[in-house]
Amino acid sequence: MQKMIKAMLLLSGLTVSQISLAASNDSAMLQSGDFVGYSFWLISMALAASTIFFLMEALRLGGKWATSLTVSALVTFIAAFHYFYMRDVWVTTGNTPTDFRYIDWLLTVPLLMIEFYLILAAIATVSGGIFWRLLIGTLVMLVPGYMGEAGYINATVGFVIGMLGWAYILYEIFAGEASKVAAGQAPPAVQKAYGLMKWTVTIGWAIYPIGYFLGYLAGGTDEGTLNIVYNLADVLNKIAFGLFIWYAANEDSNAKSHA
Ligand SMILES: *C/C=C(C)/C=C/C=C(C)/C=C/C1=C(C)CCCC1(C)C
Repeated sequence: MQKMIKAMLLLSGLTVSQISLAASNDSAMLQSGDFVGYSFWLISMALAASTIFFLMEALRLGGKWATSLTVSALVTFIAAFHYFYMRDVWVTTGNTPTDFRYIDWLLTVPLLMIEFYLILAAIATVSGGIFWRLLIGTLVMLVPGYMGEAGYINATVGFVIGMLGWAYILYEIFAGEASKVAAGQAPPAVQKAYGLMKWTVTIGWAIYPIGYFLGYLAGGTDEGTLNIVYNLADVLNKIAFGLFIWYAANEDSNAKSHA
């Protein structure tokens, strides 16, 4: 595990230097006053920095928390990469990079779901069913959403099926097996993190279907505003979400070392 984390750190260091090289070549494309472009820029940098932070902390805390923190780093790493591409799409064409967003979601959302399983697995014995149910919920939410948004199926049908997938995820984390393990066996810091993560999936995630609804079902919305809102949502749903896990890892490790 230690070796793997170190290799990832090296890789993300290389990526950041690559990205900054690319950035110095095309920085002319970012027009002054393009606030949507700025938000793409800020978020991609924040995601890259978070990746380094989560990896360093995975090394420092190690043990059973290393996996959760490494997964947090994977989420921000994958998203940082996509954000650099999305920023380019936006500044060069002024279009919304929908395909990139969905490819990013297809990878990062299942990883975020796995975190519920991992933080519980760090403190209790949990069944793999939690993992699979959350994974299936994710696919039911995202695949029809994409198909509706890209025009392969009716936009309303895609939306409705996607909402059912999300509802299923919420059921699992609020009332299903995962919630019972969290309430019954988790130490206070893990319970707090679980609660924050659960509400992030409720409130933070609501932003994406609202955007879909306004954009495709309610007759269109301003693309610039929509992108800024999505970009800010990702700060909460990817970076803050990782920090909640980091909080639990840190508190739990401190409690153990003082005991
Ligand atoms: C880091 C990215 C995240 C957390 C993305 C989350 C995306 C969603 C919660 C999308 C949800 C959707 C529905 C609930 C209905 C159908 C349309 C979607 C795919 C936008």
